[in-house]
Amino acid sequence: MIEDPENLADAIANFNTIQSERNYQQAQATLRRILDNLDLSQRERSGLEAEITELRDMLAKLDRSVFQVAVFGLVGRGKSSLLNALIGQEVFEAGVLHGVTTERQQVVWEVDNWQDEFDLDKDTPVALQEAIEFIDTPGIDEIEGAERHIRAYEIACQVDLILFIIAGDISELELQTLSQLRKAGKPILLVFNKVDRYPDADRLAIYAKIRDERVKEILSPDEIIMVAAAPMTMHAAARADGSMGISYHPGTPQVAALKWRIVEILQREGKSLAALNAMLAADRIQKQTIDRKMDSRDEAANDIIWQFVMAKAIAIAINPITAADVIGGAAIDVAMIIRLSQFYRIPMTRSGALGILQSIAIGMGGLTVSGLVANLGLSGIKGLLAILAPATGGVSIAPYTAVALTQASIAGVSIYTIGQITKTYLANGASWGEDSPKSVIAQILVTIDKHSIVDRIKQELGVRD
Ligand SMILES: Nc1nc2c(ncn2[C@@H]2O[C@H](COP(=O)(O)OP(=O)(O)O)[C@@H](O)[C@H]2O)c(=O)[nH]1
Ligand SMILES: [Mg+2]
Repeated sequence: MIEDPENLADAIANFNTIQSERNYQQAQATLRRILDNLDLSQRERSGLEAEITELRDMLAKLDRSVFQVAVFGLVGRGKSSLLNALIGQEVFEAGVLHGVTTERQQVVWEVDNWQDEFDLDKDTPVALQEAIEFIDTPGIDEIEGAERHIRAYEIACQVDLILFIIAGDISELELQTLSQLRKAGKPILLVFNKVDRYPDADRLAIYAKIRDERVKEILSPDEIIMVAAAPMTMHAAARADGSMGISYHPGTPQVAALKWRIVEILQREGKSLAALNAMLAADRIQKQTIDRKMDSRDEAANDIIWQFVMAKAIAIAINPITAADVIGGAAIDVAMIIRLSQFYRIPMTRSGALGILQSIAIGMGGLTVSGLVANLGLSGIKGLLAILAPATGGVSIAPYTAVALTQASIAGVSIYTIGQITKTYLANGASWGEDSPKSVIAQILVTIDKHSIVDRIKQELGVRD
C-alpha cells in the first residue's frame, strides 16, 4: 500500500533507475554474446573489421559506463571552444585559423562532485556517477564531398548525444547535415553559438527564424540552445596618441544552459540511452554480418561457377568437335549443378541436377527436355574432369582456332548462365520463390554481361586480341 505521494514518486523513480540499470546490463550481455559467437570465416571477416571493432568499442564503452557527447558543425563555428567552455579548461585547440581541429579527439569531462557542480540534491540517482566524454570533430565542410556525411553519421551512430553547433542563421549544408545526423536516432541539441556577436533583437530574430522555419520539421524548440563559448567583450580604450579606440577582450563563457541540458538528458536517460545505442549498433552490425555471409557465399559460389565455365571452355577449345559433340553437352553443366548443390548444402543427385537443367531449358524457351537429355554424356563426367585438371593447371593449349574460340565462348556463356540461375535457385532454398522459373530466369538473363564473360574466358585461356 502506498499512501504517501512522495514515496510513490520515489518508488517510480527508483523503478526507472532499476529498469535502466537492467537494460544496461542486458545490452552488455547481448553485446558480449554477439562478439563471442561471431562465427565468421577469414573471408567473411575481411571487410567487416571496422564493424567488429565498433562492436568491441561499444562493449568497452558500456563496461566503462561512459556517456559520449559529440560536437558537429562547420569549421569555425566554435565547436572546440564550446567543449573547452563546458569542461572549463583549454583542452581542445581552437582558433581563428581555418580548420584548427583536423582529427576526431576525445576528452573525459572530469567532475569531482556532480552534486556540487550542478547544485543537486545529495541523493541524485547514480546515473550521474557516469563519466561524460566529449568528442571534438573537424568541420563538416573540411571533409570532401559524400565522405563528410558518412563520416559524421558513423560517429553519430556511436555516441549518446549530438551537439550541432551553428553561429547564426543555419545554412543549407548545415540543414542537410542536421537531417542526416537525425537519422542516427540520437538526441540532438542545436547549439546557437557566438550569440555575443548579435545585438539582442537580431539574436532573437535569428533564433525565432531557425526555430519556426528552418528546423521546424527536424527539432523541437527545446532542442535549440543559445550560448557564447568564447565571447569577446568590447572596451573603450585610450590610444597612445590620446584618441579613443575599441579593444576586444575575452569574456566569460555563457554555457550554463547547455551544461544543464546535457546533465538533464544524462540524468533522465543516460543509462537507457547507452543501452539502447548499443542495441541499435548491435542490430545493425548483425544485419551486416548476415549480409556479408551471404555475399561471401555468393562470391564462393561464383568461384565454383567459374571453375566449370573454364573447364567447359577449355574442353571445347582443345577439341571443339569431340568435346562439343561427345563429352561436352550437358555433362559439365550437370557436374556444376551437383557441385553447387553440395556447396549450398542441398545435395542433389544426378537426376535432381538434370531436373534443374530441364527447368532451365524450358524456362529459357529453347531446348526440349528430350533433346537436352539426348545430349548428355553422363558417363563422361569423371573422365572429362580428369582430362581437364592438367589443363586448368596452366598447361599451354594455344593456339586455338577461331572456330574453337567461338564455340568455347558460346559454351562458356551458356554454362555461366546456367550456373547463375542454379545459384539463385539454391540460395533461395531450392525454390523458384513466388515467381515462375521463367520470370526468375528472365531476371537473371538481363544481368548477364556476355562480353565481359567472353573477355575473361579469353584472358584465362591466354588469348590476346
Ligand atoms: N565572439 C565569439 N567568438 C567565438 C565564440 N566561440 C568561438 N569563437 C571564436 O571562433 C573561432 C573558431 O573557434 P573554434 O572553436 O576553433 O571553432 P571550430 O572550428 O568549430 O572548432 C575562434 O577564434 C573562437 O575564439 C563565441 O561565443 N563568441
Ligand atoms: Mg575545432
